[in-house]
Order: sequence, then structure tokens, then C-alpha cells
Amino acid sequence: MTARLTVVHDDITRIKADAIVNAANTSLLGGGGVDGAIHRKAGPKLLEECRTLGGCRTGEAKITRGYELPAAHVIHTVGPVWRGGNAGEDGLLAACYVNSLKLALEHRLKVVAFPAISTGAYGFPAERAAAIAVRTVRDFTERNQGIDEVIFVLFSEEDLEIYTRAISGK
Ligand code: AR6
Repeated sequence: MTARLTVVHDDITRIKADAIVNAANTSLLGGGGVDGAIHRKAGPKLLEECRTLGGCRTGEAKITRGYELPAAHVIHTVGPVWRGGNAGEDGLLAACYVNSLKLALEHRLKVVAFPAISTGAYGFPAERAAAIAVRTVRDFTERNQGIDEVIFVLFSEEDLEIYTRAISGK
């Protein structure tokens, strides 16, 4: 059975998944946006665990526990900074989704929630990011069994519409 792909308009720190994905930076030591929200809700133990990880390269992913979050785990990935589109941004963004899902599979996690990685502070155009996210997640879950549901959690109405369109192919 292939995974279900769903979209919700919500704050990812409220999602009770096996893992939520954090759009982090290479330090893994917190920041603004969704990263800040996740660290605030998870509490100081998350930062303590992150300090042991030695950072994370762009496109790669690392996993921690979820602490005070409703989600059991946090998968921290680092999206590319948008530099106009010719600096390998598309491939790096796809790698964030693939490497996050690989970690989920390794830990036998069934339900994974993603924010719109790189589309905030890092400036990646939302429609292009949505197309990459949906295509990459669909390809990965068709080729690899074990994940039941991938939830795209969008913080704005506009992003919700963009992802809904990307999923329905319209
Ligand atoms: N739940 C779901 N989505 C959210 C939430 C939330 N609570 N808060 C923001 N978003 P961003 P990036 C959306 O900037 O572009 C941080 O400082 C937001 O509206 O969080 O990958 C890191 O430490 C946008 O659609 O991540 C890095 O330095 C999306 O999440 C840098 O920002 C991503 O926006 C990473 O930038």
C-alpha cells in the first residue's frame, strides 16, 4: 500500500505524528519561523539533544525525540537558501524530503508531517517548492513501503491552496 498524502492548515507543533520535520539551519541550534516554534514547544531538552548532533549539512537530516511536543520525534533537515534557482536548490530541497523519509523508515515511523521547507526565511518560491515536495514524497513512498501517511502542514491559506493544487495535479 502506498502512503496517503494529505494537507492541513495548522501549526505543525500541534500535530500528533510519529515525527514532525523541522526546517532548521546547519547549526541545529534553533532559529526563527517553524524552527523557533518547535524548540519553544518541545522545551530545553530538545536543544540539549541537538547540541550533541554536530550540526547538519544542507539537504541532510537528523532525528531527535519530540520531548514536550505531541509528536514522538523531530526530524531536523536543512533546506537550501534560494539563490535564484541555478545553485542546485531544487535538488537540495528534494534531498531534504528524501533524507527525512529515509530516517523515518529506519526508525519505523508511520506518520510524518512536513512544513513547507525553505519557503519562509530561505526564500524558495512556494509553488516550485510545493511541486518538488509532492513529487519527491510521492516517488519515495511508491518505491519504499512502510510509511502510511505524509501530512503537509501549511501555515497560511495561500500555501494550503498551493499544496492542495500540487497534490491534485491541477
Ligand atoms: N507550523 C507550520 N509551518 C510554519 C510554522 C508552524 N508553527 N511557522 C512557520 N511556518 P521558515 P525556512 C512556515 O522560515 O524558509 C529558521 O530561522 C512558514 O510560513 O520557518 O526553511 C531556521 O533556523 C513557511 O511557509 O523556514 C533557519 O535559519 C515555512 O514554515 C531558517 O529559518 C518555512 O519557513 C529556515 O528557513
